[in-house]
Amino acid sequence: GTGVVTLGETMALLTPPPAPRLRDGAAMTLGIGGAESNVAIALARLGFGSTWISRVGDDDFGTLITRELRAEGVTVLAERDPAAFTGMMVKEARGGRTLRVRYYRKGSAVSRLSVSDVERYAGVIAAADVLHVTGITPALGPAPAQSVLAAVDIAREHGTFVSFDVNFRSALWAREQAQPVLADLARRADLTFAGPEEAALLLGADPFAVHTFEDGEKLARELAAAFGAGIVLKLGALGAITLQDEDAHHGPTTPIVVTDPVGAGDAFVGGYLAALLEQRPPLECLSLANRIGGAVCQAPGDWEGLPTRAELPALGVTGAEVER
Ligand code: KDG
Repeated sequence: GTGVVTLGETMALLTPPPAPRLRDGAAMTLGIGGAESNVAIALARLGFGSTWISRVGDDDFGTLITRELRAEGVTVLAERDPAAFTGMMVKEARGGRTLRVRYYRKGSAVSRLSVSDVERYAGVIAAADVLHVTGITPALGPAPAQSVLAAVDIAREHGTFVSFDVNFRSALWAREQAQPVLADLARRADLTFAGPEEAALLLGADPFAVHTFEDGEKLARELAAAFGAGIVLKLGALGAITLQDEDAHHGPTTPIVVTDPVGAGDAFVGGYLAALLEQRPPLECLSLANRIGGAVCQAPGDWEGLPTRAELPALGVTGAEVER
């Protein structure tokens, strides 16, 4: 196959310096960010084929996004939509840590992503090893929701492995609205990535804290019973659990100092899929996922801290202080 193909929205990303309040004004840094393209960059940096299907507005932000992704070695299949703008996201940081992310994306170009955009690239999805989708895209509107399902259907029809990161965003839709849509995607996917709160949402249960691998394994087994196929439960500082063919694998993390946790989940997925493409056993998938997720937390930006293949051996051997 040709590696990983993904689809979703990438936004212009404005990052201020740590400042008390944006209302007082600040010089912002302009970059880009999007859950799916973060995964695409992760894989491209590790040397895998990586393709991103999307739309951008016919504006400078759209150009910035396509140029940046192409520079990272991602194949960009994105229409420029003359009738819409490119979405934007603003991070608010205080004391050096990201506290809040605000979206300016309603009505953006990707809210008009259509089934025909996806069907145009059916051959690309069919030829890929993995299709990766997230629960963000269906929250962007009915058309993107249908587009994700269309992509998943094409993948399943052609034996392309379907990876799904729940990525519930409460700023975009309500739990009740999201639950059936995300559960449906989990049912269709070959591998579902979720955190404990997302797991509870999928199951329609009250969130409960996961403090041990035993709790986590119980939750992962509930997910597998409800949705079948593979489950990766992400437990933050504890590590992660993969449940595959009845067997549970626990992948612990090494402690790190967190600078900016946004993008860590995408980096985790990127690392996991990279190891999966190399047909590594589940524990090695978890270990690479945890190391790359950790690397992104230690650098500012959503994806800038992603390692290249050459940088991999040096990852996670800093002996940093415990703090997370
Ligand atoms: O996972 C990181 C993402 O949250 C960020 O890059 C932007 O896609 C994004 C989103 O919708 O939150």
